[in-house]
Amino acid sequence: MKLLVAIVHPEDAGPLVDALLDREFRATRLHSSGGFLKQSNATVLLGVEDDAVEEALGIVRENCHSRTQLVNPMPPILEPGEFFLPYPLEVEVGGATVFVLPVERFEKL
Ligand code: 2BA
Repeated sequence: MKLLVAIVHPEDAGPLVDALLDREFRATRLHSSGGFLKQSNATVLLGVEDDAVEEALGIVRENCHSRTQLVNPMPPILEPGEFFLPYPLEVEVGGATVFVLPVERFEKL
């Protein structure tokens, strides 16, 4: 068995979980936020049999889309007389960041 940890855009998480449940996967959705952008994202946990990992990844691929987001850079420390014109930078986020971990033991108690 494997544990898939998928970090996705919050708008993709609902359709992703619905699509997984339609195909008889079990999923847990957690609210999370990105370390870099500090914006909300969603983390979906999936316990999956080894032979179903590729099918689960396919569903993640179909339902999670990359987006560009704007970030405001931190202003530098300025010397007197200097000035800084902030302009937003574009960052590409997602579709999904997925970790596939081996599960040593799975119990439902
Ligand atoms: P964030 O950390 O908020 O990162 C959002 C996007 O900002 C990233 O998209 C990437 O394009 C960019 N980015 C992140 N760190 C950067 C840096 N040090 N310099 C320049 N650009 C940077 P994704 O790579 O698609 O990641 C989306 C979200 O997935 C991340 O949100 C984070 O929550 C998670 N993630 C990605 N890689 C991870 C990793 N190795 N470990 C844990 N979480 C990860």
